[in-house]
Amino acid sequence: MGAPEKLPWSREEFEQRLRDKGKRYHIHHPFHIAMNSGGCTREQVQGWVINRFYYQTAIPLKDAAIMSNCPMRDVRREWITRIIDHDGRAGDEGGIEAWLRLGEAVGLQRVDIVSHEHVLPGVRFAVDAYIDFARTRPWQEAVTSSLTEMFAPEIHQRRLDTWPEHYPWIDKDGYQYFRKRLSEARRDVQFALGFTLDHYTTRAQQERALEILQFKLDVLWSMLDAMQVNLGIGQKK
Ligand code: AHQ
Repeated sequence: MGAPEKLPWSREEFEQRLRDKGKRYHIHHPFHIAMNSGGCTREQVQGWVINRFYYQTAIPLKDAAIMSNCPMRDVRREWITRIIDHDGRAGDEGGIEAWLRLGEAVGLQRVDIVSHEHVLPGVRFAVDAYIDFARTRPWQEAVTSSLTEMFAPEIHQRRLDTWPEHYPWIDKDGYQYFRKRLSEARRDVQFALGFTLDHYTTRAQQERALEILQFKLDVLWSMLDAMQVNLGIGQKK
């Protein structure tokens, strides 16, 4: 007689357990804590922008991988907006262009950002792991992996609230990306959370959803570990 099948969590409890993972979100990483309290030098901010650009350019590839694996037209209709949010379209330059504006605003040359030649190995490995996850795992799992965005509006708002005071040398135009994500992330989560709560019905599936979210939290966390080691943090020169 095996152990009794564990009952699934209620929808509310399942959502709460997903949200409780927020305590492991990268807003709590020492690099972000230093950055959002003025502890970074100009070079460290520039290094973060250059390394994060590799993540930004990966998002449309990750989302296109999900699209290519997903046979459900109504899901693709939702998901395609994420690609356009980043790649842009006529009249709306999109998030990748906005991130390049952030790069110029912190004093970088576009050519140094787009080349990806300064991307740290640990950042590249983490981002590539995320793309590979989306390409090789069931599309439903890749949908769930985007749910770190439940916690993203807070970190974008935190930058908007703290950077102008701590880093007055940053051109304000650069902040457009963070502003844009406040609404886009909320819209993304609306779909991805509803889908996740509906899709994982047994307790084992629900626990798998938590594992998937933890994987993505680890992707974001390890990117900052690489930056912390290589860019240093906190010690203003
Ligand atoms: O700017 C970010 C973004 O466009 C996305 C897409 C989403 C996904 O599909 O995984 N995740 C994400 C995130 C963005 N910004 C990060 C930040 O700290 O600025 C947060 C990150 C996320 O929480 O997953």
